[in-house]
Amino acid sequence: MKSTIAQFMLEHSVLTRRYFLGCGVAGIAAASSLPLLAEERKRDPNLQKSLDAFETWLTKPDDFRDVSRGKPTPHSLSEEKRKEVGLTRDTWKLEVVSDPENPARLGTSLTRMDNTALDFKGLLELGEKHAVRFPKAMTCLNIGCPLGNGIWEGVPLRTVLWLTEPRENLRRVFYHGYHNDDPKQLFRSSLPVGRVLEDPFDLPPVILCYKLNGQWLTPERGAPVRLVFPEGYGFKSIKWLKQLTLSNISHANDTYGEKNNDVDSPMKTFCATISVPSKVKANEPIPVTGYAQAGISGLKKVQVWIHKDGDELPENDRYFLQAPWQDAKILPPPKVWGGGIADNRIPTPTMNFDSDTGQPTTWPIRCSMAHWAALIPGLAPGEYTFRSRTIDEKGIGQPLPRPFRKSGHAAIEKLSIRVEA
Ligand SMILES: Nc1nc2c(c(=O)[nH]1)N[C@H]1C(S)=C(S)[C@@H](COP(=O)(O)O)O[C@H]1N2
Ligand SMILES: [Mo]
Repeated sequence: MKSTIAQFMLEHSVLTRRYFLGCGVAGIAAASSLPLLAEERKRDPNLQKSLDAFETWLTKPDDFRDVSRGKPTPHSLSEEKRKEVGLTRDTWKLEVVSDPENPARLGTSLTRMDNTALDFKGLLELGEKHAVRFPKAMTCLNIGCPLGNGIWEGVPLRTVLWLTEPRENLRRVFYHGYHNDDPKQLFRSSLPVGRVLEDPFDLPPVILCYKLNGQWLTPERGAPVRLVFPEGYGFKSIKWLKQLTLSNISHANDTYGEKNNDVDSPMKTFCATISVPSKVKANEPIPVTGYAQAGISGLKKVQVWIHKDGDELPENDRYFLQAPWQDAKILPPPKVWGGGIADNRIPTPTMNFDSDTGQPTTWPIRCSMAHWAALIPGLAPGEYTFRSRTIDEKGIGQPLPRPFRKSGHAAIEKLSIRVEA
């Protein structure tokens, strides 16, 4: 873990230093006082855990923060047991059936009993023609910071869905993973069939995923096959996938909904800080750095605002839409991608990357991460509150007022800074 965070902070500081050095004399002074590796302020323990997981831009599969239900968790089972229950590449089988309670009419279904279930070899054969790769941050709806950022590879779910020749009454696809054959442990998620069949705008397809950062999926990440839903929170990306159920049901039926979670909420655009000094000298520029998640609404800008404590705040403006925000700099793609990808080269082809140069064709990439930095002009002595927010691709400040934390983390971060004489 240590080496991972060191690696992340190293690339983060290379990127941010380059930015500050480009800011002239003030920037050069600020860069040398950058409190990056030093423990300037006690980080939120959850943020620290998440930072531990980031290795520059991509995260090594083993360094993702793990969110797994199950007693025991399926990835902790012995290799022998995993073979027995179909969780290895040579034993995996996927069933695709109609929902007995709300049937969709299918031409055929894929079942173990008829020996028509899809095996791993069959999935890879579909992959030869249909496989796609795309970057995506895995983010838990209930945790603030992403769990890791990766390049996910697999076969579009619709390619497998078509194998059943659906005819009528197919409105929703739901799916579950291995759950120790205990109905009480079932963890199910679901998608409207429209999202499976079509990809809005420039979003990738929903996939049956078997590789992460160019390597076979590991048991902890859901081996041999997990579902990956590009613009959704983690709970939609079911690990140890076992069965797809094609249904006439008209509404979400995700297990995650039972705990009052908003299961139709897409990934949010927001930012947070990594490095902010808690104390600075008067009239010295203040270097600030952080990361951002580009959610479904994209990421155009990161902005910062520093407010003197005690000064009046705009009235009736809970989300500070009227505040004098200043633009921070979204940093360019890092030179070192991290994540354990071979030869520091993004595999070809990957959506949003140029196959010849290996460089991104757009930046930041939707549903993924970026680094940012800002140099705030020096201030008079006093106590201040620092805030950061994002502007999405439509020009709307994010996070927007969201009354409900169970729709995913989207808070404007708030930190205190003391400016000393
Ligand atoms: N089968 C199964 N899939 C699952 C889960 C689970 O408990 N069981 N947890 C989900 C949740 S809540 C999240 S946030 C992500 C976490 O993915 P990761 O462990 O690969 O980081 O996996 C999802 N997929
Ligand atoms: Mo989650």
